[in-house]
Amino acid sequence: MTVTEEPVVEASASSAFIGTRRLRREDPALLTGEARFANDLDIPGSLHLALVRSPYAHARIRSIDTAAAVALPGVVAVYTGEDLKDTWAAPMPCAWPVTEDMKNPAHYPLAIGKAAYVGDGVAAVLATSDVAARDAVEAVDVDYEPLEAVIDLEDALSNRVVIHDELGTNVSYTWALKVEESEGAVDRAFAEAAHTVSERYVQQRLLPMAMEPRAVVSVPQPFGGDITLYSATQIPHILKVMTAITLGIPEHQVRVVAPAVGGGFGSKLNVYAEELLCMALSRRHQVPVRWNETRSENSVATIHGRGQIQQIDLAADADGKLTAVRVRLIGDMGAYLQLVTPGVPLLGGFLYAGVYDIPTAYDFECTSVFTTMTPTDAYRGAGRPEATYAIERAMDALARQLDVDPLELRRRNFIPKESYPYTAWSGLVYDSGDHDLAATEAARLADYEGVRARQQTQNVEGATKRLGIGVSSYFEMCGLAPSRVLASLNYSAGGWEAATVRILPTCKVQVVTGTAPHGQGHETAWSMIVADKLGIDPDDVDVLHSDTAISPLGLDTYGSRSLPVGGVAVAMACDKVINKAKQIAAHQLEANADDLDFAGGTFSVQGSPDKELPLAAIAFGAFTAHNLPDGMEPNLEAHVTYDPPNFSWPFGTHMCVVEVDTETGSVDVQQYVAVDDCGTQINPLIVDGQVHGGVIQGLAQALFEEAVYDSEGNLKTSTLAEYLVPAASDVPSLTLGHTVTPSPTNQLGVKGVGEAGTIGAAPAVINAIVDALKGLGVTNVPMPASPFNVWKAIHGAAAATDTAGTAVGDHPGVTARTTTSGGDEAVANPAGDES
Ligand code: MCN
Repeated sequence: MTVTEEPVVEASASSAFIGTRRLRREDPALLTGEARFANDLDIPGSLHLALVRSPYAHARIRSIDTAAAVALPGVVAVYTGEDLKDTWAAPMPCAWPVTEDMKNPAHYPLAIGKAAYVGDGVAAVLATSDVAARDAVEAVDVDYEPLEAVIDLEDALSNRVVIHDELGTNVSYTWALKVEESEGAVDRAFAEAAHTVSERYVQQRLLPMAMEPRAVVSVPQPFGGDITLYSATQIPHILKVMTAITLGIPEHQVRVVAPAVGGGFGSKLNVYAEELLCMALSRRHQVPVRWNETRSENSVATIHGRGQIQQIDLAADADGKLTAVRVRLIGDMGAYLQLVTPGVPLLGGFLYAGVYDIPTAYDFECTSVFTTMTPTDAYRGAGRPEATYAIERAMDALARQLDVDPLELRRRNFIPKESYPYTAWSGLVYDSGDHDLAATEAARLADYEGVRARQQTQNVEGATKRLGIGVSSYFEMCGLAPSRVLASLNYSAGGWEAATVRILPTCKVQVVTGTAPHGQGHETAWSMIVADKLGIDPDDVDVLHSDTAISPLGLDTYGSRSLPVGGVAVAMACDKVINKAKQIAAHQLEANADDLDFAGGTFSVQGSPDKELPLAAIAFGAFTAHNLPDGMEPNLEAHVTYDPPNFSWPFGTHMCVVEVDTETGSVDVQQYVAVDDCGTQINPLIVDGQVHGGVIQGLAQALFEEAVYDSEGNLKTSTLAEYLVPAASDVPSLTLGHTVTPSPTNQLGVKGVGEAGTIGAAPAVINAIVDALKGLGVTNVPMPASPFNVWKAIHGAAAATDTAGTAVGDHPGVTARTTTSGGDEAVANPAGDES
């Protein structure tokens, strides 16, 4: 059962629909199978694309013989990278050159000369059916010269094997964020600290597993060169610009449509080789070309997430108050830079101090390297779950060292509520927060004190079922973002969003949004915003999106930006419409516009209740244009492009209660509490759904999922038989609570929530496991905390304590010294490890 507690602080907005648990209008079509995904589109005369993919992680391509494949029935053509070299006006785009000197190898839809990961496309087959195309793939004869794979990040850093010869190094960039009150402040803080911790963690690679794999159909128009791309993408607008640039097609001739899209989690925030190939080949052959990804292809050809080694050091005074934070990261870029690959560690780079009030003594540096694995890129949270994991795990390490309760240590360090809006060490202004309230609420729902008491009796000497509770207090930096801030980070696009609100003559409303929902329920939420604004029913509001022919401007959906930027743009467009309607009402009622009130969809003259005009009458009047103020344009329609003044800063505290079986290493999650604060909630039902999905994804990283490569660079977890996406039966019931601290930076008071669950979850789970096992000397369990990894951690700790002559049951390394050093022993992937 899932408990949803009432918010402990009520939203101040009085509204008919905002804040209600309205069912999602998107769901009937999805649940009945009526929704049309890209692969459902029946486009007669289509040719099918299939890719020949490299079976080697790193290999020179000596030659490609396509003759046998071309001769097969149904095969129309086979192309190699060399054949299509002149088709591309530019290499595949990377929109985030984080430093001036960032190394970015030219990356084309088909590899030329060298394949750099298993799954890298080396040839493309076009055939009259999908089966014929895939059969022909087998007949393409590629002569490879295999080279050594590079799958270990520290090995990549050493440049022992250089992957992209032309770069002469595997290092793509080093990006630093060092902010000090005065020079040397960080070093001094560490030198003078009463306590320091130094922890090393590994963010294992993850495979995003959207329900719908990718699918593409490119349809050229018969005359004039126009082309329509249907793609399972979360960025139709960005894709339009990028495909126009890469293919050298005038942008106005490209239309991109994202039909129903079955999830993305960041993996569909990209410009993929298959999209470009379908477009290029459909233009060349003047027929529609389609491609549909298989699940195994999805594992190697769609971007991966995470992939970092994190070193985090904390300095604290005698009370455990943080005095400095130092972080060194190695980021795994994979073989190439995709759309925003290099920016992912940066997004986390601002968050390694978490929700804590630290002095201006912060030192972050990330070095990102190429490896011979699938490119990584944004995956739910993109840098922020990684940062939260590191700081929240390190806070527990510090609490162990100080021998104080982890929740108490957090309370000592929280940014006080009174300091908001809070100007952080980075210069960024955090909009609003009440961390103590969220933590208190989580502790109440989890019965924190009760669990601590039960631990005393349960975790006794010799106990094989050990109880643990883990805390994670997180901050999110989302709602990407003010364009000027993105510019300062070298991001190649802005952070604004566009919305049009159009009142039709019969007072039904069309909203055109630049966001591109793929599971988030924008149609429902936007209709609720408009309904409250205009005093109409949400069912009278149609929300159009994800087709660049109807919404020519937009920056799409990612970074939990859609509501705090796109939803706010919708609200602002409503204000503009209301303002125009007010001028018309004033004119027709022969009143001063300043004397008019607007409530419940009707304008009335203050003090003259009989003088009123409903919006419906004004809408029809604006259409007929018979009686408008002099010079006013007919119709009621407004467009807004909104560039937010700040990020949005949701926060919360998650708690996880586990019981660990020390004999088998299995972890039973007994309770999971998530208290999230995303400001005013437009639709609490959607918010809960987002938190559910997010938490389960974080929990999956903590307990189940890992992209495992062998030492030759083969992905050993490329099917759902090996890659453990948790089933419903594997995950616990969630107890959701909310606090509501409205954002002062937008009129709705909203913050994003789409990634919050993922950001809070993993450290809560791992902290709980370590907490359960701390009596056995365990200070770290790597992710995923599979039974084997937990078992190894228990036995590793036992061996270490035996060697040190300390009894199991004491706290080795904690009581004896004031500096602890811990973390994952495993590297990015335990190559060849049969676990
Ligand atoms: N919402 C709300 N009140 C709030 C905050 C949000 O009612 N205070 C609602 C919004 O109206 C919207 C939804 O919650 O309907 C999510 O809003 P927001 O936080 O703005 O996030 P986005 O819509 O921009 O979605 C992106 C985010 C990201 S980055 C990933 S990754 C993710 C996620 O959303 N991928 C998802 N949620 C997903 N959900 C599904 N089903 N599938 C994915 O691929």
